Amino acid sequence: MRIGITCYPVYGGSGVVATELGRALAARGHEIHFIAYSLPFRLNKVTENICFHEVSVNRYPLFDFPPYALSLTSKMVDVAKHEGLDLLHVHYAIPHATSAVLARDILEKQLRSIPVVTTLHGTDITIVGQDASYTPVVTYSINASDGVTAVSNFLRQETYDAFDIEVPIKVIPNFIDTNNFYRLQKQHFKKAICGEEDQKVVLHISNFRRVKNVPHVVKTFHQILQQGVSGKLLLVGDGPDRSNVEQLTRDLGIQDAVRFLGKQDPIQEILSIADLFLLTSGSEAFGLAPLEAMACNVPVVCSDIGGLPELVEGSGAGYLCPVGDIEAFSEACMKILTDDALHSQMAKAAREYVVRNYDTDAIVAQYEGYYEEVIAKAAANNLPAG
Ligand code: GMT
Repeated sequence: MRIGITCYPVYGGSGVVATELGRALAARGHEIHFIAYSLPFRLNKVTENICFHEVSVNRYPLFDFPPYALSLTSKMVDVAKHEGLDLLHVHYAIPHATSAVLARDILEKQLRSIPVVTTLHGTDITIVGQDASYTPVVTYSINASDGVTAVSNFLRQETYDAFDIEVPIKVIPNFIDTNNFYRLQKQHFKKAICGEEDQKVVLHISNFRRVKNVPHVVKTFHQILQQGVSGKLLLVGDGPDRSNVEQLTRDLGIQDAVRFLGKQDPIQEILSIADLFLLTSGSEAFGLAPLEAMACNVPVVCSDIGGLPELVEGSGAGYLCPVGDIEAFSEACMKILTDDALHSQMAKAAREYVVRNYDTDAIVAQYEGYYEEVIAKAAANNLPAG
């Protein structure tokens, strides 16, 4: 198949999933065309069967707000026409689903119809999409898509609860290439962070948005230190809450035990020195970061919300705690950090669970099957009557 993929190319789970999906599909012989405003950040190697088409936005003085969604639509039309795309797959509804549906309608008038698959990732439904300024457009764009997927059962249900949706939504979870993503030997890196001391490394990775509750990560770590554990907290990523969080570490007097690494690409290397991954989000549709941690034998402690129970419950890889309950979070972390046997058991279970349930091969095959279904249905609908 010739597939156009649109995503946010900067840091963020939906961009990572879209990029890894494109890569895996290309490896299976499909031709992939990424359409975005910059090269997706994990698409950093030249790969056979993958092309990148940059969307450039005209910055005419009249435009206080350059209409990116329209430039994207025009690029989708152009690429679909000249590369002979069979399908457009967009990640994150706003504005990608809207642009794709409009592109399909333009193409239908000019040439032929091309089906649109929209994948819902999280805040496009749980936060941004529910803002009154977007709701009607998001509802329309989901209903007008030829296929819709969500990354968890939670997100599927949330979409039905929050919007007036008339189409089926298929759940296809996120995935990871377990053959290439695993714990590496990185003792020198651990020494660089912790010195010679036997310290525990607690890790958090996010975009430091309010929804991630990063101050709760710091407060939990503070309690862990107070209970006598010697350790370092590594904070990876950047975003609006970072300055507050930096100030909080100073207010609590733990700034020397906390390292802000900023935005980082070598996530696998960093995960490889972690003893525990901590995620205290107030909402999380799936939890790609804990999935990556589990693939690297890192036990997890996560909020008991959204799609996280679907990932963690039954995995034996860690604990779930009520959002905002710092006591519960620190208690769960203490159990894992102070019991070596439990830690080893959870680390092993984490990796095994991911290999069994979330490996690229199995999940990408679900996308392939779904594309075929959507293309066949669209073709049948386009047949002349009689
Ligand atoms: O909203 C974000 O924090 C980023 C967002 C994205 O689209 O980049 O992440 C969402 O999609 C990820 C990939 O499917 C999921 O793993 C995250 O759980 C989800 N984030 C939220 O729901 C907050």
